[in-house]
Amino acid sequence: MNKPGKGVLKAEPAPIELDFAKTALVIIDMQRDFLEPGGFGETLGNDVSQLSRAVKPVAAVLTAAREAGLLVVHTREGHLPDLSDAPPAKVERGAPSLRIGDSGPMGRILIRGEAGHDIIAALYPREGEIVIDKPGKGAFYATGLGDELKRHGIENLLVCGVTTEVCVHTTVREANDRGYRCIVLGDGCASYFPEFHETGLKMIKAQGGIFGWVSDSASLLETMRAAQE
Ligand code: C5J
Repeated sequence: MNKPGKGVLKAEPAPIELDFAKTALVIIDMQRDFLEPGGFGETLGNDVSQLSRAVKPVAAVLTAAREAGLLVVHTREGHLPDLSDAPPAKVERGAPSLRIGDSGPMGRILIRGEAGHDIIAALYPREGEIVIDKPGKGAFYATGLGDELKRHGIENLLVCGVTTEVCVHTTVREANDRGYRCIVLGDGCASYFPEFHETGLKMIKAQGGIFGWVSDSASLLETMRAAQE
């Protein structure tokens, strides 16, 4: 696929015109720690199989973005091995079976460099793609994401990943306040709680698009194809 120019993407609450030269794909936290058994998500008592539905749509969009030369950003939630960037309020919360930093079947839970912290094989970053390591739920907090996006002249973010109501939502809220147009690809997001996923998407597009727009992977692929013809 050649680099697409501009196109109008079917979205809610209204279609949006996108200049693909100023648009980045942002894939949130598609890590083994959230999607696979034995990781952070499961230690919190979640059914991690709920997240697998997002993998295929994200893979399709990632392939198209790579072919079209769009800026691709992957994020990973996790902490330094000494936990110096992990607030006690986060580490001590709740009653998980293993806490952040404890040893599990995929290495230490939610720690950078461990197997569980890595991105799943199906969506593994390629050489040259931006990988943002973030200690928080939002991808802008305590990271270089804002500088990277500015450096590349990005104005629009196509956002997908997990989980819809936590790290996707927090990142979209942060991005919206920084002036980015955020288009969330609904089928490329997932939650351990399907009802939170649905409500999370509704919250983004409510009130005339209070945080952004909601679209889907098929509509994006169609718009990208049309925009390069
Ligand atoms: C969570 C995330 N759910 N990536 N992280 O703790 O949404």
